Amino acid sequence: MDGMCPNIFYIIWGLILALNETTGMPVLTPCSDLKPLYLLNRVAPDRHHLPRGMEIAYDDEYLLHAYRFTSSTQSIHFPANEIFTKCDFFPEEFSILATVKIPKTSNNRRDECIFSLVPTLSNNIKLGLRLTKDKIVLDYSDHKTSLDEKKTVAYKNKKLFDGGWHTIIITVSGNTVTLTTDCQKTRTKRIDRIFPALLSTKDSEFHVANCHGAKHFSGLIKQLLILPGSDASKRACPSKTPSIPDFKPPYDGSPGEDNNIPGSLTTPVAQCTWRTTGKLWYDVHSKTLRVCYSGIWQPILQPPEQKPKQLDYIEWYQDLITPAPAIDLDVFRIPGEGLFMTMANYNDSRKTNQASVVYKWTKGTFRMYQLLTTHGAQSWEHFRIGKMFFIAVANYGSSRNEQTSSVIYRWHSKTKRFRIHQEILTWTARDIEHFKIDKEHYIAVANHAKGQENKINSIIYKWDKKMRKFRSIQEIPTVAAYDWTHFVLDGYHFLVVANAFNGVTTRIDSTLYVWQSGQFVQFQTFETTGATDWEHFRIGYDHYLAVANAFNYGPQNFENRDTYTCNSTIYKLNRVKKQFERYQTILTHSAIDWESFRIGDDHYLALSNAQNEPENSPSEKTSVIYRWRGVEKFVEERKLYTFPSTDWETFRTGGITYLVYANAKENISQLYKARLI
Ligand SMILES: *[C@@H]1O[C@H](CO)[C@@H](O)[C@H](O)[C@H]1NC(C)=O
Ligand SMILES: *[C@@H]1O[C@H](CO)[C@@H](O)[C@H](O)[C@H]1NC(C)=O
Ligand SMILES: *[C@@H]1O[C@H](CO)[C@@H](O)[C@H](O)[C@H]1NC(C)=O
Ligand SMILES: [Ca+2]
Ligand SMILES: [Ca+2]
Repeated sequence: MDGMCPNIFYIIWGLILALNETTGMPVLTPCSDLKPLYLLNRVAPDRHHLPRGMEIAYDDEYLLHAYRFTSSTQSIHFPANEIFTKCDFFPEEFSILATVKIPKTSNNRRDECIFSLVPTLSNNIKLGLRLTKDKIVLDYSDHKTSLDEKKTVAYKNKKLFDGGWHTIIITVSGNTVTLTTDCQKTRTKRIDRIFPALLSTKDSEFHVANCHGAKHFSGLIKQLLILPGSDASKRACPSKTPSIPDFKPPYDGSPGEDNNIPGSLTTPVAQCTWRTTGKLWYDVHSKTLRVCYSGIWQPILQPPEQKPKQLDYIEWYQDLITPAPAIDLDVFRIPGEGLFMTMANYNDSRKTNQASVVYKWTKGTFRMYQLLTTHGAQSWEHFRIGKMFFIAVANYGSSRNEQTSSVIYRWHSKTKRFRIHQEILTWTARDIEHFKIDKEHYIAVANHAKGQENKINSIIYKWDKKMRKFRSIQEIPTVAAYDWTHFVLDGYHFLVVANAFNGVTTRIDSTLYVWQSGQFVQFQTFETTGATDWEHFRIGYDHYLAVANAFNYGPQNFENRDTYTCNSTIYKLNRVKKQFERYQTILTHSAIDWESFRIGDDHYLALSNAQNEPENSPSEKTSVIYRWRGVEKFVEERKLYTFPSTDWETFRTGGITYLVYANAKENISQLYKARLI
């Protein structure tokens, strides 16, 4: 190290030598573990649960699946520190590889974004790729660039805008940028950049198909990745002196699956000729994407992990000792801050205000981070409005005879704490559900009861951008409501309520509403038995709704036998009839929550059995995980000998899937880890 100027940050490829803030001594921060960053896999790890604004499209002309984007692309992003875990700097040399289909346009003012890296709290693009009518534009900044000074380099290239598929590779190295199109044409330009061009990724986010200012990308994206190093075109493109192809004609007549996206047609191999250079095709046998080049189907880069993982077993990971029993959990990420979990804590034998816990994921475990005073907390919901991050709690209060406030807290990035933003008067609130329709934000509050009256109104609130508050816009009559669940189906917004008890019986109707001209109108009803939770999920293109039925009380069970034992029902959408129809019923014991999740290609439903002791068989202490097995439907696969549970949540961090549940009877909730094979 001797002889190097200690005052500058000095970069060696793969290593960053920076100064330790406290000692002033140089420290080595290895960045060499940076792997190719598959941006599409990052924003959409699960193709059955795509983020809002992202859809799968089938291109019949080229026989392949790709992603398409709608105007609500704001949620298609992830924090840069998820991939830049060891250092906060973008590689000095890097390449961007995108396989895209750009629609033709006559609009001279087209300005569409393919991706961008932007700081969480500002709109200044650090790095981005845009398209105008006939140019491809790279926006960038470096550490010497003042923040508003975005630099750009643009390439005019008519061929890219002919409406077909093209592979674009941009390589940044030193003071040059090279654009390679379809592995054929290469153009290099000089850029204005100071060496070393440290581009900080701290507190930044990657956005796909959107940047601030520009419109979302209106074409299709098949592949989008960033690679450290400047040799992407060498890695992705075949050699200029083709040798004998190492690759047999791939199509053997068996039905193909294109990029594992279901619903694919059989993929006949298109002819690869000089004329079709640049065409893409997915080889199901070797699971590689191939590009037609020089009359040969050549493989191009693919995600390293293609084989889907399967669940092997679930193991204990962490006990969460809580100040009071826990009814509900909500796990979320605050951009640039990390992973958090809020817990609705409530001991109903103590009538005073009680604290609910906010946990932060720290060094591989949940640590208590902040306590928030709640009043019979029932459930938490997190959401983001623009750059503001919120969590909202549904407070039951101390009695059915009194109104209580449910509270919306906002994250303050200076103090790194949640503070009260708005209080909403509610009656024994059980649930708050946030959703977004056409760029407007809403919350639905489930009001449970008012004194002896179970039939009361639950309320829909809309975010007032000027006042920065929610205001009530619609009241919907509900019957001891427990839960609201929002989902989107073919672009329509739905809201389903779990109605639990009308004072005589728990066997009553729960109602599904659809959004029409600014309000929710009834769409369908379901007979439920003490319903407490709805879960919406998709398997392929099919939509399902599962209801948790918790309590069988009323004339239908006049002997009051096994009141906790109910059939909980899973419904499936019949697209022809435009109705959800009964798909399967599952015998449950005070079911409070369904949680759907996926591991690899498998679909699971976790069920919390809050009593999980059917009367007369006290040994049964289980939560159950069901796995979907096609025509066999959901099959019970795992019994978890847990404490009684009222809520299950799953989340992934560091490539690992965790399951966490809330225990509403004791002061211990638990976190489990899924082991895969
Ligand atoms: C659940 O459904 C099954 C089959 O439909 C029925 O035989 C059983 O009686 C039901 N159990 C309860 C508790 O409703
Ligand atoms: C709930 O509060 C009561 C009264 O203070 C106490 O006796 C009980 O142990 C508490 N329960 C739990 C699980 O903390
Ligand atoms: C949790 O409950 C157990 C048993 O009821 C008790 O021994 C323990 O002190 C409680 N812990 C806390 C932190 O309240
Ligand atoms: Ca809900
Ligand atoms: Ca849940």
